[in-house]
Amino acid sequence: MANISKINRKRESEAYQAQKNRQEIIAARLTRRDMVKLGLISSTGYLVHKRGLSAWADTDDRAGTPNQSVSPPTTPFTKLLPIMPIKQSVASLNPAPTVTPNTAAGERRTRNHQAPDVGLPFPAPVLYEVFQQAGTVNMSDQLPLQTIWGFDGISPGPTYMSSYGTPILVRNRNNLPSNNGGFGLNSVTTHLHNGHTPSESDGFPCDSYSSGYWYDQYYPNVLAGFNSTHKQLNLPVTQRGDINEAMSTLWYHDHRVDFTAQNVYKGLAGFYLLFNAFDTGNETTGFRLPTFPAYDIPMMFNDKCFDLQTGLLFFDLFNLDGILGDKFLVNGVIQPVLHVQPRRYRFRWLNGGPSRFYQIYLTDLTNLSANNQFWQISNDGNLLPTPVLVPAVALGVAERADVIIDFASFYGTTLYLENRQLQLNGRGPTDTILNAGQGNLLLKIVVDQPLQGIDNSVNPATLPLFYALPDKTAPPRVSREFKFDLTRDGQWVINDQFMDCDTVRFRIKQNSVENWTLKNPSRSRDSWAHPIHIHFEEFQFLSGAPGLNGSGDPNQYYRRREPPITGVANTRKDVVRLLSDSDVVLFFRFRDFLGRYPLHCHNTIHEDHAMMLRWDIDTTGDTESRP
Ligand SMILES: [Cu+2]
Repeated sequence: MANISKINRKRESEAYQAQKNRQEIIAARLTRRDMVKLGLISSTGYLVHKRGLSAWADTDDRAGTPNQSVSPPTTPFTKLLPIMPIKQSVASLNPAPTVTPNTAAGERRTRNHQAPDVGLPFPAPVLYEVFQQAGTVNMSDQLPLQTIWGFDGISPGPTYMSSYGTPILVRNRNNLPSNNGGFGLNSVTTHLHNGHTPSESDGFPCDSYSSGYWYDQYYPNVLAGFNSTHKQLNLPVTQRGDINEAMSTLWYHDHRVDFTAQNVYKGLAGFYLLFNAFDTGNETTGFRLPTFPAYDIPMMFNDKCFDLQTGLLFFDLFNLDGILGDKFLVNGVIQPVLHVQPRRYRFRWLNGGPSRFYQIYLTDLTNLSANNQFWQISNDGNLLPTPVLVPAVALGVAERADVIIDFASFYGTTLYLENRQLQLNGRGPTDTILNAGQGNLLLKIVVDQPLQGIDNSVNPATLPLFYALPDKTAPPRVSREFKFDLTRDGQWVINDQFMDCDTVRFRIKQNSVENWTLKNPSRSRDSWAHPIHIHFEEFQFLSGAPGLNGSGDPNQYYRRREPPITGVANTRKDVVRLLSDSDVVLFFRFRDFLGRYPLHCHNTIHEDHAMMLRWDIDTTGDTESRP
C-alpha cells in the first residue's frame, strides 16, 4: 500500500507540475504555431512529455492517474442542490423586436426572422431579455468564490418554462467582460439544443457577436412538420405539426465557434423545458407526470478542475483529448444534497460536459448489492413510447434522460447518484463499470421530508403510453456518410476536413428524407468515442444504436456491437454516442425552415478543434454522398 500511495503522490505532483507549466504557456499567450516552432508540440500534435507539459507526464495513461487534474480537497454533501429560478418574461422590449436585423441599435443578427414567412406570429406573444454577464458563485465552502460567466450572471442559467403553441422571443444581451481570468471569449452565440428553431435563431456557431451587442432569438415552440408533413390547415399555425415529435427537456448553451468548451465550462448553459396538453407539469392532468417544479427537478452534471494552490476554476487550454475534472458538480455546486419526500420524482438529467461519459446508478452505500432500479421516461429531448425499468442511465455530453424515481419505500434512507463509468482520459469511456460505491458520488439524496398530500403522479409500472414513434420507412432522397477521425497530427476531422464557417459541406432539400451513416473507425478498445449532435431535427436509428439502456445488463451499454434495437434505444434522439470501431445509420426528415446548421462532436474539446461541419437546407439540395 505504501508504495502505491507513494507512486500516486509522484503522479499527482507530476500532473500538477505539468498543469503549472501549461498555465505559464497560457500566460505567455503563445499560439499553437509558436509552440510547434519551439518544439513544445510533438509531431503527433500533443504536448511533449519530456518538458513536463503533458497531463500524462511519464505515466502510461491506460494504467495511470484516473484524472487529469488534481484539485484541492473539498468536503462533499454540505451544500444543498441549487434549483435554478424560472426565467420571467418581460412586458416589452426596447427597442421593439423587428423582422429585419436592427443593426443600427446594436443587434448582430444577419438574417431576417423566418417566422412571418411561415405564418407564425411576430413579434412572439411572450418576450424575454437575458443578460450574459460575469457572476460570483460558491461551488464549495472549501474553495474561494469563483467568477463564472452566466445567463443573468448565474450558472446554470435560469430555467425557461415554455409551452407548445406559444412562440417566444429571447433578447440575448452580451455584457461579458474582456478580462477572462485565463479562459473564455466574450463573444457568444446561444444554441437551444435541440429546438426546432429557424437557422437565424439557432445559435449557429459562426453567428457570434461581441460584448456590448445583442441578438434576438425567436423560438417557435412548434412541432416538427407544422409547415410540411403535418400542415393541418384546420388548425392555427402554432397548433400544427406531428404530436409524435413533441419534445420536453432541452437546454441552451453557448456555441461560439472554437470557444464553446471554454465558454460553457465558464458557465454559459441552462435548461429550457417544453410543456404541452399531455406533459403539463401538473400530475393531476395529461400524462400525470410529477408536478413541476415541486417534484420535477432539472439536474445538470459537470466535472471541473480547480487549481491546487489558488482553488480557482481551471481550464486546460492544451488538453486536446477532452477534459476530465476530478470535482463533480450538480447545478453548479460540488456534490450537493437533496432532501426529498417518500414519493415519485421526475429528475431531468443532463450531461453538461465538457467531455466525460457518465453511467448513473442509484446507490445505497449501506447495501451495495441492492439493484435500485428506476424508470427512464425520456431519451434526450423527448418522452419514450412508454417508461422502461433500468438499473442505470448512460449519458454522453449533451445527452439527457428524464427518470422517475419512487422514494416511497426509501423513507429514512440515504441514497446517492453514482457515476460508475470508469474513464481514464478525455478520449472516451473504458469498457469497465465500477462496482457500486467505487464510482463518483454526484448527489446525496436524503429521503427524510414528510409526505405532503397525495402522490397523484402516474405509476410508471402501469406502463402508460406517451407518444408513438414517427414513421421512418420513407425512402431517402440522399444517403450520406460521415467518418469521424483523427488526423496523423492529432486533429479531429469529419470526412478528413476541419470546420470552416464559410464552407457549405452539403445542401439538404427542404422537407426531404435523408439517411446518414456515422462511422468511427478508431480501433483500440480505449480509443476515441464521440457524442455526435445534429442540430434542428431529431433522428431515429435504422441500425447500430449504442447505449441499449433497456437491456437490463448495464455492462452492455458500451459494447461495440449492439443487439437489435428495443426498449430505450428505440426512440428519437439528437445525440448519438459514437463509440470506437462502430457505425450507426440514422433516419432524418429535414422540414419547415431554411438556412445553415451544424453537425459536430459534443465532446466540446473536439468540437472546438474542429470536429464540426456546416450544412444548409435549401429548396433544391445536392446529392453529395460523402460531403
Ligand atoms: Cu469527439
